[in-house]
Amino acid sequence: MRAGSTADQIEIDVRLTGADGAQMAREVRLGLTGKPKELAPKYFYDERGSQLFERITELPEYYPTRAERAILADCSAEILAAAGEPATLVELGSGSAAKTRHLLSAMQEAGCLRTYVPVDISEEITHETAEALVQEYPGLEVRGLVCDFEHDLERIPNGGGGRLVAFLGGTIGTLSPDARREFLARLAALMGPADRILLGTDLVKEPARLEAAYDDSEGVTAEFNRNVLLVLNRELDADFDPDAFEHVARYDSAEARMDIRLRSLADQTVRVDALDLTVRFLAGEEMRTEISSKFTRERLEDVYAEAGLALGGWFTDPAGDYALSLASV
Ligand code: AVJ
Repeated sequence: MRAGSTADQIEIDVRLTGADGAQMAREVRLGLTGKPKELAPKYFYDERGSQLFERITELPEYYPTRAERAILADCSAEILAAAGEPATLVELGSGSAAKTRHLLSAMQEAGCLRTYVPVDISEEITHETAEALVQEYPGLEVRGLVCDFEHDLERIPNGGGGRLVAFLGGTIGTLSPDARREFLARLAALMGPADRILLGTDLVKEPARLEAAYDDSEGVTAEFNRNVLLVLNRELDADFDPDAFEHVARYDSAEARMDIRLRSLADQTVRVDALDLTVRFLAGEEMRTEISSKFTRERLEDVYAEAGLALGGWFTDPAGDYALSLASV
């Protein structure tokens, strides 16, 4: 089939402001001058970071991706039925839409599939995904949105016929409780009575398994964590020595979350030229680079309730390691 014959099925709205560099500079300055020091996990994902994350998802210790895929493979039809057979699938952080195909296929089989709305920060991957999907699902309309969905949620199109808004991968776990509540409340404000959220969340389990999942024996997660320093070196003309920091991944049971940090192995100073900033690290000082919250069904019910949402469906893998939940306003 020629690309031209499907072009009218694809429409992609690009909302990147170009102010991203300035925002990064502001955020990193705040993070490096704060006490304790902190960096936002979104900076992990340059090309190398994305490749390292792909490798993480294949590690024997890192079960969440496999567990989520298993739930989608086994339960998509049930999820679709419980969601009221929506005409539109919105996917926040769609990427290559690898796991999404289970949902799209179930919608096609149920005869309700009309529109797919991928929402992603990468314009290139959104175009590629859109092209591939209109070939795979004849008649599918793709209304993509390229934006930082933490800011531009309000641009998600409303096609009518009910929307399923999928936020997979457990990414919600990286938000602080405040940011999470605000994000879900903003999503709730956009939802009509026929719309549903489909949220992927990792579940509370033995700390040893959690800590192994975030500190694998091959050291891929450690490389992924230290990669953020290379991103700062490149983007902000910093001179971090990644070998002068070690990877730390601890489970905080009181907060029910993994706490991921970089620990300085020595007293050292780091220069960040683009910020005209010199940062001192003490030996043993830790800088947080990510949290990854773990949930129980009860806790998630509370999280939804705080945002004006109600849990309406719960799907786990056979081992009970991971959950997909449905919620509505
Ligand atoms: C992509 C945020 C879901 O928290 O499990 C994996 C990121 N960090 N190993 C997670 C991650 C270290 C991952 N999320």
